[in-house]
Amino acid sequence: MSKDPVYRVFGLGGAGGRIANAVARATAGRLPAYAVDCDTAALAELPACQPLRLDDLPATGAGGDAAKVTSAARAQSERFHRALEDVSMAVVVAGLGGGAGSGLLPVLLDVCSERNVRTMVFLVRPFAFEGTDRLRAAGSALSAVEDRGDLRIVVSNDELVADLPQGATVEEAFAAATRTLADGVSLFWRLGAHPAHLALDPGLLLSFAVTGRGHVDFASGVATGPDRLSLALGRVLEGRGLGLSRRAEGARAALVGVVGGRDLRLAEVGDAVRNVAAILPPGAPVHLSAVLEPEAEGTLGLVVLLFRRWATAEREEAIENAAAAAPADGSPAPRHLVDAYGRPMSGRFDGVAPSLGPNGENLDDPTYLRRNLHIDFD
Ligand SMILES: Nc1nc2c(ncn2[C@@H]2O[C@H](COP(=O)(O)OP(=O)(O)OP(=O)(O)O)[C@@H](O)[C@H]2O)c(=O)[nH]1
Ligand SMILES: [Mg+2]
Repeated sequence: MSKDPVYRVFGLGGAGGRIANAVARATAGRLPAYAVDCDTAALAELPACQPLRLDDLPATGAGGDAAKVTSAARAQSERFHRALEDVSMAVVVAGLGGGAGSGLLPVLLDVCSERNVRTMVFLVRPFAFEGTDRLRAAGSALSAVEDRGDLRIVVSNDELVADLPQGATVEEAFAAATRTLADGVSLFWRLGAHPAHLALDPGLLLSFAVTGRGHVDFASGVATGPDRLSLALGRVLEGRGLGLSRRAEGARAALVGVVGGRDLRLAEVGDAVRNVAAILPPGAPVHLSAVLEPEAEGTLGLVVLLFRRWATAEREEAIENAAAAAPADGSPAPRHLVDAYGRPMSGRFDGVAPSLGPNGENLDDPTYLRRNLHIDFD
């Protein structure tokens, strides 16, 4: 019997909190979210989030002082430890360039790393109109977390609203940017929310976090109607803001996620994979995840991640290390030394026995990994 991995969203600072709140709402609370801030008024406006208020900082907000937030947060890191109990993957969201979000980021990511909690980190750069000081502060905040976190996705607010009509107000622009990112995160989560033949099994997602650790490009789109696949593909690959075909140089692998209803056609899934493969350097693997939701009938949601690093050797090394630690009498290495994907385990799952099949295979592994299936779309 294996324990299901637990996901939690952590929205840091004003922007992070608003995006986390939108994710919690879009997933009807099934992907629970914390909002972390010292700003009590900002936290009060996020009813879908569980607030995690920091002490020893002004209750009116950190006023852009990221360094002060970092040292105050380090002194109260016990709170993050508590919030991360039982969590196996944290989805962290923050707007860069202010005080709270930028200052909290390195502290939360360090605690996650200490606890062996995998992280998927969405960072938002300021709009160009916010001025050079903001952009510079955002740049420093980004450098501070360059080596932290597992999967790091950095987008700018300008990219998130590139499709907004001219003449939109500032308020509309912030709201649209929040919605675009929250929709992308929710769509991605839906890939693993239901058991399905090609679901993004949580263990598989954890394995992507090891193999593809580092900077990742991300785009998503939802469309309806007879041309829904071309519309979604157009947005994800050629969209003015986040279009991935301009970023595909040097990509090492891709994950294509398709969320549809029972009317989702095999040809649509095949075309999605083929079109993403076409923008990648030759030979780069494309992994597919596809799920059906009865309520998604008529729509097609597409999420694509491009990985810049693809360290399969690291996974193999983890398996070897586990084998080296195996008992001398030849009995198999204790299960807790390595997880289903070769990730060394910290003890979080100690004592949890794998579900074994009739031939001794580990049933916690997804079928296509167990059977070493290869889906060739060419
Ligand atoms: N998409 C989106 N971006 C936002 C929103 N609010 C702020 N931002 C962006 O995030 C950056 C950081 O702003 P906040 O998140 O408000 O700052 P903070 O982390 O709370 O830090 P303080 O300035 O100390 O309050 C801004 O420069 C904006 O670019 C929002 O509601 N949506
Ligand atoms: Mg704030």
